[in-house]
Amino acid sequence: MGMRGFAMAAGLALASLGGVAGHAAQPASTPTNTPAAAPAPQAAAAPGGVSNTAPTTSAATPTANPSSPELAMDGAPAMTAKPMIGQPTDGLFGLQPQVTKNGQFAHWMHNSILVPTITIISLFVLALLFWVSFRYRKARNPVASKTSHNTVIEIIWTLAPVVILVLIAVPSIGLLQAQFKPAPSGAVTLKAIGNQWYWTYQYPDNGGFEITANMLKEKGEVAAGERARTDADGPALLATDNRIVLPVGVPIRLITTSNDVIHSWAVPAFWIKLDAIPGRLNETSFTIDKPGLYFGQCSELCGARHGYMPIAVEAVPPAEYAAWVRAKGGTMPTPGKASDKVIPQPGADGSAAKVEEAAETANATGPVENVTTAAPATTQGATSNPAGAGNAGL
Ligand SMILES: [Cu+2]
Repeated sequence: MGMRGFAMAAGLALASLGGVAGHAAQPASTPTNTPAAAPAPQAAAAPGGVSNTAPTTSAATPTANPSSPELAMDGAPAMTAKPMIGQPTDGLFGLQPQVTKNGQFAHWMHNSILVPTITIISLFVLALLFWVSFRYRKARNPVASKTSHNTVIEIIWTLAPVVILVLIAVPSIGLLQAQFKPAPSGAVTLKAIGNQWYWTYQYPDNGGFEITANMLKEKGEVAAGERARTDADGPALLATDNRIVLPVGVPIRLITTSNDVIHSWAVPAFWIKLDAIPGRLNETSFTIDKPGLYFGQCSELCGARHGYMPIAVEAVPPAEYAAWVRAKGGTMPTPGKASDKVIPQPGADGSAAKVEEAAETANATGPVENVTTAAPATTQGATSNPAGAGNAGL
């Protein structure tokens, strides 16, 4: 890939980052915060009998003695939303406070490089326009000048934009590369699966338990007996019935895929926006710096209820994460042993599709009578996506 390819990639990266910035400024409800201890949202009843809503799997094993006072009776941290953290805020614009290294770098690049550059160029061009309109107006120049070339100024107005673009490209390409860095060994794997219109989550390194997260509806919208959103759950349209929990300071390997159409798992405070594509695994990694409650949304137009499949993540210290995993019936990987399990790519040996294919081949061969030679074992491989050629990152 030549320089032109790099420049295009950088441009695309900037465009997608712009999308994240826009996301932060979307209208949302007033950031309400009730400091009073509220029951953990997970503890309440799951909604039932509602179309487009997945049955929740909140059947957590209750623990008699939560190991931390911050944990509610079901072992889930009783965390409430804080103003301006992990959610959009009325009347503000700009990016949400970032809690990952890439996010902090991107935030710095946006505020210290991109915005000043754009501002200076815009003001400079505006000043030139005013100057030309005033200085070279008809009243002052009854006889128009016939000047048509000036080599020096032509070189300047060609080279200056090139230099500016190259200077912006340097940090931009570094950020693009960092955003797709594979997780180191010992990372905690979170698999986010998009569905029309809710998210399911799996923790393959922690016993593979599954969490289903549906949006919480407002008080006036719920059926009798159904759980409605409270301020402790988070802002309207962003609060979920089941939150997912991730450890702070530990690398997270995020894997996204989908059961139906293309979704996108996006949490602005993490600087993460990763498409969830059916039949494909996308992967990236990040490390959360600060404990807190962070909200996001599906960010790929995925159908009628695209705007109603929010993401709510509680970031907690590793010990609390371990307690939560145990409360959900999961297990922690053996200490010192890398938990970077290789998850088979679609089409690879051991993947669900391959196992199914093998079973079908066996059935097709079937029991054969009166045949002395064994039926040829057909090893019909997926030719379009050979094992090992799957792309985990891009
Ligand atoms: Cu979606």
